[in-house]
Formats: sequence, structure tokens, C-alpha cells
Amino acid sequence: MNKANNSYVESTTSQSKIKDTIIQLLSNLANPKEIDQYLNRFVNAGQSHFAVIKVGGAVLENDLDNLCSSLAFLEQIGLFPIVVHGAGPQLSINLKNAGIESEFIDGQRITTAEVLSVARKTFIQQNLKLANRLQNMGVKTASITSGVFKANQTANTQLGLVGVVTEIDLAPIQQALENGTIPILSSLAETESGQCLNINADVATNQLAIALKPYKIIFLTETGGLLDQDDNIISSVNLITDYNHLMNQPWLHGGMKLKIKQVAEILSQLPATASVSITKPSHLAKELFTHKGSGTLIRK
Ligand code: X2W
Repeated sequence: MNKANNSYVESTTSQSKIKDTIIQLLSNLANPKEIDQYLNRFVNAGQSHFAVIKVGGAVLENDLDNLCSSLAFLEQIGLFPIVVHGAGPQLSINLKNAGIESEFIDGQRITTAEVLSVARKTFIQQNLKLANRLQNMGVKTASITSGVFKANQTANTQLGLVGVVTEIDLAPIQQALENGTIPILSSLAETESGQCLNINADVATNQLAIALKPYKIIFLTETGGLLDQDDNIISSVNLITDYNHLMNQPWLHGGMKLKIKQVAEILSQLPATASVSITKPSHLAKELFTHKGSGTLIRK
């Protein structure tokens, strides 16, 4: 048998081993056929196009164990997501402790030079906290805290040192994936002259998704999905059929409206196969590998 055939046998053997592992782990949630179907889609998306996962600061604070287990599970089965983390709540606490005022305009933090200096330290600290925890579990990571997001300072002078992303350098991410590591990105950018800027982590994720065109964009949150008026998770949103109806609901509050609007904007720039999931860390595998899912699936 020649080398090419050999590697085909090796790769199909390892894929069937992976399938066995997932089937075992999800045996109470999904049937093997379903798992097979999703695994094939994710593998076929290609190494750097499987998923961008956004992790909010609140999840890093309150659900780190589940987050790390879910990311380790993906790594174990050969799926390497690109992680973008926030650290908003941690930054607010650190600023308060330092006696520095912290205010927001439309979800963006007013960032003075003083705020930025605390923000950089906080974001890097949170990045390393996640990376260290994963590394202790045997998962290799690459902390990327600069060099990906190029930005201009926002035109809104009240916001100060907040960035509007102009360009994304995917090379550090590709390199990390080629090295067999999970890239973990902080939401910091630089201007052409090297000035560091603060960017909202959701905005950074959206911009990265548009540049990278992954198969899945996943927002890991504490609530685990978009909630309806009775606080039940809305299991799916079809942007073509449900968008106007949903946006006109009186119970849909501002934050959620903004999120749906942003998701619609990302998906409008991605292939029809791409979708966004909002779920909680402990439900990630269920959301990815079952028809039923676990959080909110948004597609167009
Ligand atoms: C955010 C970046 C962190 C963030 C901030 O300073 O809070 C701006 O608002 P979460 O945990 O995802 O909210 N930047 C400009 O977005 O973290």
C-alpha cells in the first residue's frame, strides 16, 4: 500500500476512534448518526474554519471549570476553536479598586489612558488565567494579546481610546493552529503608530468572524441563550422568517436587540452554511452535536 493510502487509513481510523469517543460521551444526548453528520461538517470546514468562540468575562469568573472541560473536549476530538475572551466585569472591579471612574456609552467603555492601562493588565491577566487552566489539563494554548486587530481610534471623542477595527492579521492565529494550539485572543487592538486601543469583545469577535468565515460562531454566556418573555431559551431564530417579528416584541430588551442585530450583520457577510449559537459552557457539546441543541441557534 502506498503512503497516501496509508495516511487515508490512518486518518479514517483516527476519525472513527474520535467518533466512538464522542458517541460515548454524548450517548444520552444524541444518536451516532447525528454525531457523525455534525463531526463531518466540522472536520470538512477545515482546520482554521471550524469555530470562533466568544467567552464573556462573567463566564471566566463564574463558569471556568465547565468552560475548560468543554474546550478540552473539543481539542481531544481534534477540533481547535479560536477563542476570543472578554473581561468587562473584572475590569470594572479593578478600576473601582484603583479609584478610577468607569462609564459606558452604548455598551462601550469610556477609555482614558488611565483606564487603558488597567484594561491591558486585566485582559492579559484573564487571558493567562484561561490559558494556564487549559494547559494544566494538557491542552496547548497560544495567548495572543496583540498583533491581530488593527484599529483606528473611534470618531466618538467621548469614548477616548476605543478602537474601530480596520484590519485583521490572521497570521498569528493560523500559526497557533498549525502548532496544534488553541489561540486565545484578548480584545486589544493597535493603531498604525502602535497606540494600544480597547475594543469591545463582542465587536472583536464579530470582526474576526467576518474576516475568518468560520462554520460556527459561538457565544458562551451564563444564561445560555436568548430568552423569551418567560425567561425560556429561544431554541432557534431564522433571520429570514423570524427577524422582524422578534425585533418588534415589546419584551425584547435593548441588549438582546443589539445582539440579534449584530448577529444578522455577521451572518449577512458569511456563507449560508454558517450559523451562530449562544449557549453555556456545559452545554457546548450538546449544542454542537445534536439536532435538538441546547441554546439558541441563529441562522439565515
Ligand atoms: C470592553 C472590553 C471587554 C469586554 C470593556 O472595556 O469592558 C469596551 O467596552 P465582556 O466581558 O465581553 O463584556 N471594551 C470598549 O468586552 O468584556
